[in-house]
Amino acid sequence: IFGVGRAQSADPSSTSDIGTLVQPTGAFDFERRTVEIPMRDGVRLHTVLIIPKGGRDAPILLTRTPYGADSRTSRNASPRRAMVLPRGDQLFTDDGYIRVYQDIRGKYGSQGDFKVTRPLRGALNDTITDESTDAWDTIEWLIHHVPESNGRVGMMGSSYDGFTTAMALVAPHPALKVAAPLHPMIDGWMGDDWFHNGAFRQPTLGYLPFGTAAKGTGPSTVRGRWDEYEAYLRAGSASGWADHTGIAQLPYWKTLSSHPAYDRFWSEQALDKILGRQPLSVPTLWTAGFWDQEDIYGAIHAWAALEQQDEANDRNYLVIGPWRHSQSTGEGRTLGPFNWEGDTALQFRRDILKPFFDRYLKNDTSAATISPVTLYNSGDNRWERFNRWPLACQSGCAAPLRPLYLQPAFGLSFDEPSAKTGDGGFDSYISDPAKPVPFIPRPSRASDSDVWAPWLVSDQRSVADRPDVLTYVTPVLTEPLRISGTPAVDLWASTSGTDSDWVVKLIDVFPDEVPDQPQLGGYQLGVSMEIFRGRYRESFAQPRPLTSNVPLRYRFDLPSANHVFLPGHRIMVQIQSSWFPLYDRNPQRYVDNIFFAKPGDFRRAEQRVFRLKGQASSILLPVVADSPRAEP
Ligand code: PG9
Repeated sequence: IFGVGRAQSADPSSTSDIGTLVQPTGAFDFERRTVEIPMRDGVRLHTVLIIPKGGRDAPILLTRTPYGADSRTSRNASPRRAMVLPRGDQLFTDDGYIRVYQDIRGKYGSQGDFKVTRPLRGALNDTITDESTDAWDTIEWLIHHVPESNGRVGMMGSSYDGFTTAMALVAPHPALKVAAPLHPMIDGWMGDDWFHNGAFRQPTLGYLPFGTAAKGTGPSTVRGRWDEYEAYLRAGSASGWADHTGIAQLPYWKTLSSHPAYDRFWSEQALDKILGRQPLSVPTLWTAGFWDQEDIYGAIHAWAALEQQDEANDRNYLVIGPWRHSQSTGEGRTLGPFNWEGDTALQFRRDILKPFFDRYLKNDTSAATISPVTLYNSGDNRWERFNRWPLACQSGCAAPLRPLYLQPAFGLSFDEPSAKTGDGGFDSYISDPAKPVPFIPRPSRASDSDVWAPWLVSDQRSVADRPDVLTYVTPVLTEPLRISGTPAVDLWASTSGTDSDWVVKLIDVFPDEVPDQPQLGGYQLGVSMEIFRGRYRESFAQPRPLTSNVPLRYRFDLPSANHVFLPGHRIMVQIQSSWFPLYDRNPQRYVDNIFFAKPGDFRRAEQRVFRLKGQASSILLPVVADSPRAEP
């Protein structure tokens, strides 16, 4: 009310230099239409439509976002839609698609309350709406109010927008014909943003000021120290950090810190489990990155949960590229020091994503056949296509997993170790919470996106020689060793404490000299790395103290991989008990809620990792005998 009155004042005595500007749109190749779409409870959601001029019979591509529909449609001030929209949209909008971005409930221009990854209506949400009904109501409105459209809608989005895309698949609107959840958040406790196997990911807290301290864009976290390793260490625990930064005032902190275990709050909103229980009617392309530093878990597990329903193998699709988080939407030529074969993200959008959407939104079946599974091979540097995947697994695959055993003298081989090793059959280290193992070299600057985005490919040599990291390695390979599936950890270990974290890393060690790229000489590339919080050994829902000084068996999956360890390379496994400050420190003395561990709870512990018959620690590798040829 205020601004409009002043700018348009008819008062001839007004001397204000503030006037009204209606931009000339004659040269524009699109019309921007802004609408407030009513939901079933009367709440209106702010929605921006970018409609190609002269368009008709056009498909609609919808993204529902907490990150600002206005800014997502204003990349540049330009009369060309390819300039105003994100780069990842260009192939669609060049081809006449109507592009729609909507602010989800409670964010930016939309009415209503915002809830972080709002669960479905039911035990965790007693309202009459959720992201599934909001998607339904939006699609219903769009197909009846946009005369330029052909009445067919596709949804796509990355990360949080991937979550809203996946939510739309629950009881979907019949006009939703195709979906692509890219790098989606699916299970925040098991392996996406908030925890991995129960270990808490502290930098994710930075989302709370930014995303929940304002309806629009909130502030950045004020840290007060350049080296975040030092900053988090001084804070003590995640709650110490939340207090220090003020984050503890925000509502979702209370939610998070009162659900440290995989209780019903987490398990009942795990979208892979929810989607796996209902029919998959919408053809869906799940997209992931092998080095996704935020949501490495979601897409693959949602795809796997839906596979059993896709008997005809024509509804449920998977693409995994050599990407960091959300890289499929941008440029995919490199990650850290690694160069791929061309722009892999553009190849994905041009050869897979766009033809996939055309098939269902434009009935264009002329496009190239899209394989059910398309994976980048990060050793051979090429795309590969599969009808079924994984190629090797625990049971039900063409090949079983093959254990690669820890050996005496820090060796690694496929030979089962003997019962007597003459050296006690274990290796040990002291894990000291006062000196946790850094996940990236100090000064630790995860708040810098240039550091954070590629960190999963950073050189693991930076910690390989620490006394609290066990490093096992094979001899130099003379043959390629190809893996395609989900490696698993079978770890026998003891701790002198009553709780412990175990971090296991499968690493490709490059030859001593790499003529093409000398800086890769001896590089230790993490192919698949994961953490497991020991208290959840028997149950994710019911944590229990560990029995001190007794070898216990820990079994957990590492992230999926499609990789060839080339001749001249070596395979390495590193084991450690902290990964800081990415993960909060385990006190190593059992406390009820690690979020609130006190300084006196943190204890040094002697850790032993066993490697003898009967207690043979190994990494189970999805080894594939021969490499299928790349298809064009
Ligand atoms: N993965 C992001 C996220 C992190 C934490 C909370 C919510 C979202 C994202 O990029 O959307």
